[in-house]
Order: sequence, then structure tokens, then C-alpha cells
Amino acid sequence: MRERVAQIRHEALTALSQAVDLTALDAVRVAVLGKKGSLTGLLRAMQDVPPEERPAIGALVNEAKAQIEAALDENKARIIGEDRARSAATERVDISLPGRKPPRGSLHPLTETLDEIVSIFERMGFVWEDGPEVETDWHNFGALNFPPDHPARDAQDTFFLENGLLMRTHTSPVQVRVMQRHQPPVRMLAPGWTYRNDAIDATHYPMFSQVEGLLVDKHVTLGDLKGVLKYFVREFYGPETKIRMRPSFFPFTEPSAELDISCFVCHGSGELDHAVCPLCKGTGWKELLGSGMVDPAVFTAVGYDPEEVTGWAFGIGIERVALFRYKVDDIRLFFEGDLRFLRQF
Ligand code: 2NL
Repeated sequence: MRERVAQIRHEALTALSQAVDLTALDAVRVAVLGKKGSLTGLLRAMQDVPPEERPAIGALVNEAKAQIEAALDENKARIIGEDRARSAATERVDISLPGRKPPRGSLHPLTETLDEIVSIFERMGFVWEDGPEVETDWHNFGALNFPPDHPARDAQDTFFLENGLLMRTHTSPVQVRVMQRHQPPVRMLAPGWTYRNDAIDATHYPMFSQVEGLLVDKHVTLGDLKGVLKYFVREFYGPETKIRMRPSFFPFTEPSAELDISCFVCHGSGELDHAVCPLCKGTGWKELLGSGMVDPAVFTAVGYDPEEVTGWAFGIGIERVALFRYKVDDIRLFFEGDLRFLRQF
């Protein structure tokens, strides 16, 4: 029995002093002191020892156990120390190296253009309103005085969904929803994505964005529309920019007007370097947006009394404005997400 204790102790201390990691240490602990460990087994075998020898043998086993536990602690400290020394020698950090700058992002050119347009109208008290991009036929067409056979209602032009809804083709349904919720006066903007079933080319993309504006109150006139648009144009394109309005047609406005601005390349002269201006093709004017007085049928549809209030609205395409602004010649560049293109802004 005495030899057996001495042997277990010797083997355990040797194994512990040779262990190279904490896993090996723990394996020794389990093999010797664990439930089925060799030393634990000896304690159980005490009943076979003659009673007069038990105290001495018991003391011997307990002494061995204490020595092994102390050796476990010592070797644990040794292994941790060796690990630290090894990583200090091999994983050295040069704190004098310059840091690595994370690349800084930038706003998308369409976001920048939209934000700037919105901020000019916000200074005149217009409030940004949001609405769903998936719409009902009534909010997108019906309430806006589109006749049932209007070509825009064709699947050639509009994305219809299987559930009878559609992708909004303009942001006008946002205004329809606001007018249904709020009594006049209304002074709002509806910026956002719109969708049309167009073939993709340099100037068309099935997803594009616009900002619409709407003002409704008592005694609102076309003169108010012209004054507000003139302020916007001079803030956005510079104080020398001229404007003109031409008759146009939209189902939801009557009368309707196209707003032109003096060409920002030739400053309205139609000439650049003694040649025809490449942007306005010599006309001196550039088409900017569509607008008009809200058709009484729209007011009736949303529950306003067209005898009580008048209003006007406009719509401006963001991609078109951004193409000229950044001298980009292909709308697809805005949607490809190519960082070599986007990093320029
Ligand atoms: C364009 C023309 C326009 C409107 C949008 C509008 C909205 C309501 C009632 C009446 Cl709820 N009108 N919006 C009016 C005139 C023109 O957009 O060419 N956009 C790019």
C-alpha cells in the first residue's frame, strides 16, 4: 500500500512537470484525483487495510493528495507564464505604426440632389410626407382623374401585382392620402421612388424618383405657383436663371404647365463657343418640371369642396436633374452601385 501511494505520487508529479498545456494538466488531475482516479481508488480501498495501520496510511494518502494539488497549481502558473512569454516574443505589436483609416462613405448623387431640392421647399414651409410604394388603382389613378382607358393604366406602362395592387407610377398617391387624412390648408412634399414598365436605356430606368409638391388653401392662384417655382429655381440654379411656363396637359391638373429654365450651359443665349449649345440645342431653354392647378375632380375624390379651395401641384424628376447637375450621360450609372463611379461625389 505504501509503495502504491509513493508510485502514484511520483507518476503524477512527473506528468505534471512535463505537461505543456492546461489540457494536459487537467487530464492528470482527472486520472489521479477524479472520481475514478488512481488516488481516489486508494482511499476507497482503505477497508482492506488492517485497522491499526489505517491512520498512518490515511495520513500518507492525504499528504500525497496535497502535494499533487500543490503541483497542479504550480504547473498551471508555469504554463500560463510560458504562454505569455511566447506571445510576447512572437506577437509583438508595433505601436508606432500609423493607423489604418476606414474608408469614408458619401451620399449617393440622387440622395444629394433630392435632399437639396427638398430643403429649398422646406424653407418655404413645405412638409415631407411619405406613403406606400405599393398602391391601389384608386390612389394611383382613379382619384387623380385618369379615365378608365388611359394608356398609363396599361400593363405596358405600369407594374401590376398579382393581388390587384400596383407599383406607384408617381408620388401623387401620397398627396391623395394626405388630403384624405387632413382638411385644408395643405403644404406638402412627396419625395420618393416611383416605378414604370419602361425599357432600360441611357435616360430610362424602371425605378426612378421624384419630388412632388402640393399647396391647397382658399384663394390659391397660378401666380403663387409661378412665384414659388421661381424662388426654387433661383436657389437651385442661381439667381440669374430665368423661367417660363408653357401650356401642357396632365389628367390631374387644369390648366397644366411645363416649367422651362434658361439653359445653364449657354445661359440662355443658345450659343457656346460660336456653335449651337449642345445642351439646349440652340433654344436657350431647358424643360425642368410639370405643374398645374389641381383639377376640381381630384378635390371631389378626396372629399374637399372645389368651390371652397383651390390648389396647385408640381412634379420634378430627380434623375434628370442629377444627370445635368453632375454631367453624367447615362442614368444606369446611378443604379449600378459601382464604387468607382460613386466615389467621385
Ligand atoms: C411631371 C409632372 C406633376 C402633379 C405632378 C399632382 C398631385 C395631385 C394633384 C394634382 Cl394629388 N397634381 N401632381 C401635378 C402636375 C405635374 O408632375 O412631369 N413630373 C415629373
